[in-house]
Amino acid sequence: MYQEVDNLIKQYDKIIIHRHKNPDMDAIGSQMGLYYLIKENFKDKQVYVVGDTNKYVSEPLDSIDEAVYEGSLVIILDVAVSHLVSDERYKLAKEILIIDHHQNDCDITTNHLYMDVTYSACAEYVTDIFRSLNYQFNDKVANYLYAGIVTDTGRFQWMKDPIKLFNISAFLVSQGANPRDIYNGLYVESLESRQMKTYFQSKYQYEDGLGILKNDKSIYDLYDVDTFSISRGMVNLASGIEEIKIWLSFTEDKTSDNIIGEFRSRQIPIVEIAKKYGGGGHLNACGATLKSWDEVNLMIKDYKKLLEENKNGN
Ligand SMILES: [Mn+2]
Repeated sequence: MYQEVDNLIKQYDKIIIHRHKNPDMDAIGSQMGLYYLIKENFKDKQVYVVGDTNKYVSEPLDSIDEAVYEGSLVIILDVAVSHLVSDERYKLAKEILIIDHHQNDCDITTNHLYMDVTYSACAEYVTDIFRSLNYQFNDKVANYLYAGIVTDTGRFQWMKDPIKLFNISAFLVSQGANPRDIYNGLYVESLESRQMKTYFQSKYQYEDGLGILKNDKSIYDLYDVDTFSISRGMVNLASGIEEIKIWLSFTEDKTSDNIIGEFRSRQIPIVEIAKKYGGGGHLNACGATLKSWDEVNLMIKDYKKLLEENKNGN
């Protein structure tokens, strides 16, 4: 079924692995996992990993010249939309292979597109392809791919096909993935970080089924962090509380007069109100940029009304 993938990899001496911008652990786990997988099976191939970096990137990536792309195979992982690919030089490759599990339409020209939304993580898809091709795995490969699965499924909460996913995850453990070490690496945080969360946790206000967190600019005197670390990083401190159906965080931007809003709910669709204020996102997870605290208070009123209309919701 995946013989074409094997043929492509065998055919090229130079392989460059890309993934999406601002990578999450699924993008990095797939990219680095596949890098070590190809190296394990073909010692003499030149394999490169490229892209932007953030906290998930724990090993140095390659900076390569355009010339390297000449006659190369590029593999793009966890994305199939051109403007989201990190490092647009992928276009210089001789051939492109894409492996992705998102629902978007692919706008990259290629004869080798593997897109399957029944996979919960790209790392799961990569594992399945190369397991079926009988590639040799090792500890490092298995740990990277397992980390991609753990994070994209929110620790096995959001699974498209649980039987397939557990089967593939079990295979990775049999190949040397160590779940405890991976969990420690992903979820153990510094005391300072935990104490900061405790502060914001206690700052959340709860009224009529709503959780509300408001931060003005004075917050940056207390904590030396960027706006998103608070707005996006702290919003879910109010998740998982039975009585709280919708939770909202509003944080004054560090470098402008805007207020960044992040909104979440367990079940009630909340994105329409975000759109009304110029924002958007997913049904139960969205955001908007607001102009003033008056506007924030109007928005809170709208969400209270929505809750009133959904009295029996969760
Ligand atoms: Mn993914």
